[in-house]
Amino acid sequence: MKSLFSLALASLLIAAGTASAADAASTPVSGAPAMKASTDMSEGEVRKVDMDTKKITLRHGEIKNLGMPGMTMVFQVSDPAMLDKVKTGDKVRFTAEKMNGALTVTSIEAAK
Ligand SMILES: [Cu+2]
Repeated sequence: MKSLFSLALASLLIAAGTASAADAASTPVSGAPAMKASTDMSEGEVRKVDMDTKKITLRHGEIKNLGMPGMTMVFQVSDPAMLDKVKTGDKVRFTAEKMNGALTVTSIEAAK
């Protein structure tokens, strides 16, 4: 009897745990899934780093959050310090967003 009760209790706990996990995943209040979608990393290669104008030229693959196909283009950077982390020829992963009407790299890292 005791073990049967324990089993029933365990089943209840598992069911409760599963239900709350599903609730959390489908709760629209959490902004996490949307945030993640807008900051998907894109692949690219550095063609030019311009410290003077704080711009970087990237040959990039598709940028899903901007609906942009692959091309080579100049980006602003949200933080000039990012330009110290990469150099011409580096394969990189980056995120880009439209800020104040300008396409801006908001994060960048060397691809592994
Ligand atoms: Cu582009």
